[in-house]
Amino acid sequence: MSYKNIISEQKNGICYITINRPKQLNALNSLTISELNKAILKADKNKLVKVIILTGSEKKAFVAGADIKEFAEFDSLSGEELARQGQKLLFDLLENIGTPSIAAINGFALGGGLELAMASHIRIAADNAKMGLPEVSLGVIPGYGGTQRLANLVGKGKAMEMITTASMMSADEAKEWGLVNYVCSQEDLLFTAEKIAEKIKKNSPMAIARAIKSINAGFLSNVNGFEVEKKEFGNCFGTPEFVEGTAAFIQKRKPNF
Ligand code: DAK
Repeated sequence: MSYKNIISEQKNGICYITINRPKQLNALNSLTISELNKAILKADKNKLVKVIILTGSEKKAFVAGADIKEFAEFDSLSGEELARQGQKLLFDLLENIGTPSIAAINGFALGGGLELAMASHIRIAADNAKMGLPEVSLGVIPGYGGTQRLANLVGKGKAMEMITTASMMSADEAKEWGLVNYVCSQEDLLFTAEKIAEKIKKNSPMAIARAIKSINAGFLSNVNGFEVEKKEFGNCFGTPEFVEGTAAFIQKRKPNF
C-alpha cells in the first residue's frame, strides 16, 4: 500500500512507520491520521510483524502536534466529533492492539504528537527531543487522550503542571518524570528501539497481546483489571504458544513462537 504522508516498511519482524511531512514538522492532519490507521491495522494483522516502531522523518520533529492550520476552522460540534474519530482511529487503536509499539521520539513531540507517543506502549527519546502539551496556549485542551494518558504516566500533579503551563520539557526531564523510558543520542535512537524490539520478538505474541490487554484494563474506570488478568491468564492455557513455551523450557531449548 502506498501512502502520501507516512512511510511504512517491514524488516526483520519490525514494522517501521515514519510520519513524513517534514515541511510541516510532521503535523497530524486528517489524511495522516487515516494513513496511520491503515498502516497500524495492516501491521497488527500481519503475523510476521512482532513490533511497531513509530518515528518522525528528519531530525527536527517526531510530530509537532495536530495540524493547526487544519483545525483552526473547526467549531464546537465538529471539534468534538473529530476528537472522537481521531481517538478511535488512531490513539485508542494504537494503545489497544496486541502488537507492541515503540515511539522513537526524534525531536519535537507536541500536542497530538506527544499524545501519539503516549498511546504507544513504550517511549524512547533522542536527547534533542522536546515534549509538551501546549494546547491551552491555542485556546483548546488536549483532545486525543492527552489529559488522561499524561496523568496516567506521570501522575495527576505533574500532568496538571505540564498542561496548564503549556511548557515543553527536555528528554532528560521527561525521563525523570517517567514520561519516557530511555534517552539516547539521535544517532542511536532507532538502534535503541530495535534493541528493545529484539527482546520483545523472542516472546510469545499471544501472551504479549493478552498482557497489553490486561495492563490497559487497569486504567479503565468501568473494568476490573485484576478480573481481566485472571481471564486472560486462563486463556493462555492450551494455546499452541503456551504448549511451545512450556515444552521449550522442559526440553532446555529456546521456544519458537
Ligand atoms: N500544525 C501545522 N503546521 C505546523 C505545526 C502544526 N502543529 N507545527 C509546525 N508547523 C509548520 C510551521 O507552520 C512552519 O510552516 P511554514 O511557515 O514554513 O509554512 C513549519 O512547520 C516549520 O515550523 P516553524 O517555522 O515554526 O519552526 P520553528 O523551529 O521556528 O519552531 C516549533 C518549531 C515546534 C516550536 C513551532 O513550529 C511550533 O510551536 N509549532 C506548533 C506546536 C503546537 O502548538 N502544536 C499544536 C499543539 S495543539 C483535535 C484534537 C487534538 C488536537 C487538536 C484538535 N480535534 C479532534 C479537533 C491537538 C492539538 C494540538 O496538537
